[in-house]
Amino acid sequence: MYERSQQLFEASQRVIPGGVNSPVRAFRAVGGTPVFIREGKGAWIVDVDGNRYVDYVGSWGPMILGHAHADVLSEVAAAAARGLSFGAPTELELEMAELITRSLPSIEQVRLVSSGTEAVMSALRLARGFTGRTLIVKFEGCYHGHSDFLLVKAGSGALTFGNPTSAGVPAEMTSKTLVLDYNDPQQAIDAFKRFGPDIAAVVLEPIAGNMNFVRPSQAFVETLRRLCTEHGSVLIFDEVMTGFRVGAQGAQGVFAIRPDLTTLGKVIGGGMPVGAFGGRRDIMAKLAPLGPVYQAGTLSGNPIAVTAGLATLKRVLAPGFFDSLAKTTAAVVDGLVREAHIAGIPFSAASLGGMFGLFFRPTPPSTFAEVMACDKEAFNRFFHAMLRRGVYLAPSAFEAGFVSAAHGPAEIEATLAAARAAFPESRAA
Ligand code: KE4
Repeated sequence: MYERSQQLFEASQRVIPGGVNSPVRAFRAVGGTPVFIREGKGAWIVDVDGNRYVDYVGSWGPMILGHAHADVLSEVAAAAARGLSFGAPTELELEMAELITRSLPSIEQVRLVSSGTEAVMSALRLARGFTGRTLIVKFEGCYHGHSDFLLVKAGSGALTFGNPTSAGVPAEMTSKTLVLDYNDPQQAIDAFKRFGPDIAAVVLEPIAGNMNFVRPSQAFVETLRRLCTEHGSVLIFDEVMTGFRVGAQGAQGVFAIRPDLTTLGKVIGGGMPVGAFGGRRDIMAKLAPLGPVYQAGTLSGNPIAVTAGLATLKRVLAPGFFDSLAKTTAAVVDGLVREAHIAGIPFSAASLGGMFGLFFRPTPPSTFAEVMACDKEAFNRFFHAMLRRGVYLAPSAFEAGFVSAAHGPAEIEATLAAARAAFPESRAA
C-alpha cells in the first residue's frame, strides 16, 4: 500500500534531516511512514503508490480553491512566460497590496514577504521599532513561525518570561517574551498591570489553529484590544492561517476587532511562497526605506507567487464563496460528530469558514490545557484508519484541518463512509 513512499522516505532520510523539509510532515506525531504525494487535483491528492485521498490539509491552508485549479495554473503559466523574478517593483505587487488593503480595512499599508515566519518576525521588529519597547506577549499553544524569540514556552511561574523550546535559541532571545494563557483575559490584565509601559506588542492567532482549533472568547480579544490601546502597545493578529480562510475579512472580521498590525500568508500565495504584514500607516511608516526599521527580501513580491495569490484571492472574494465553503465544512464536521456518536466515541468538532478542528473529547476545547487533555492516541488510531480508507487528515492531533471549494457531496460521502469504519478503530485495542 505504501511501498514506494517507504522507499522514498528511507532515501530522503539519508540526505534530508528527518526526510522532510518541515518537521510536521514526518508523521512523528501520528507514527508510521509519511506518504509522498505525486499530484493533486481539486479536493484529491494521489501518493506515489497510486493511493487517492480526500485532502483536508491542503498544504496547511493555501489550497483553498483545491489543487491544480485550471484558471490559477493558466495565469501562473502566462506570468512565468514573462519572466520569473526581477528584484524590481511590478504592477502585480500594487494589485496585491490594493486588494489586501481593500479587503482588510485595518491594513492601511502592507509589505509582501515570502513566508509567514518572515511576516511575523518583521511585524514584531516593526512593533519594537515603533514603540521603542522590547517586551512581546504571546500565548501558549499559538505558533507564529520559527523566529528565535517566538520559540518559547511559558516561564516556570505565571507572568515569568519565557524559556526556549528549541536548542540553538539563547535564553536571552526569549527573556523578553511573556507567554500567557489563551482565553484568559484576567491574566492579560495582570500582565499589563506589571509590564504595560514596556510591552511593545501582543501577538496572537485570532483563532488558534496550531493547537488544533480554539476560538477566542469575545471578551478575550476585546480585552487585548483595550489593553493595547490603553498602554500604547501594538496588537498583532497573526492571520497567516485565518486570513481569507475563515471569511473574507479573516478573524478580525469575525470578531470585529481592528488590530494595529496583521500578518498574512498561505491563502494569499495560493500555494506559492507569499507572506505579508501590514496595518496602521503610522506604524508602517517606520519601515525601510521610509524609516529606521530594516526589512528586506530578494523574492519579496515575486511576480509568479503574487500571480498565484491574486488568481486565488479573486475567486475567494467572489460573492457567496465563504457561504458555500462554510456549508461544506459544516457538513463534514457535523457528519463526523454524528458518526462518532453512533460509534459511541467521545468526540466533538468546531469550524469556521473553511477551517475546522476535530477533538477526541466530548466538547471542543477552549484552552491549551483542554487541548492537551484530548485523547491523542485515539486521534492517531483514527488518523491511520482514515488514511487507509483514502482520507488525508493533518498528521497531528494538534493541527487544524482545511476544506477547499473543490470539496463537494462526493468528497463528503467518501469521508463519512471512511469515518463510519474508522471510528470503531480509534478505540484502544
Ligand atoms: P510559514 O513560515 O510556515 O509560512 O508560516 C509560519 C506560521 C505563522 N503563523 C501561523 C498562524 C501559522 O500557522 C504558521 C505556519 N503554520 C504551520 C501549520 N501549523 C505550517 C506547516 C509547517 O510548519 O510545515
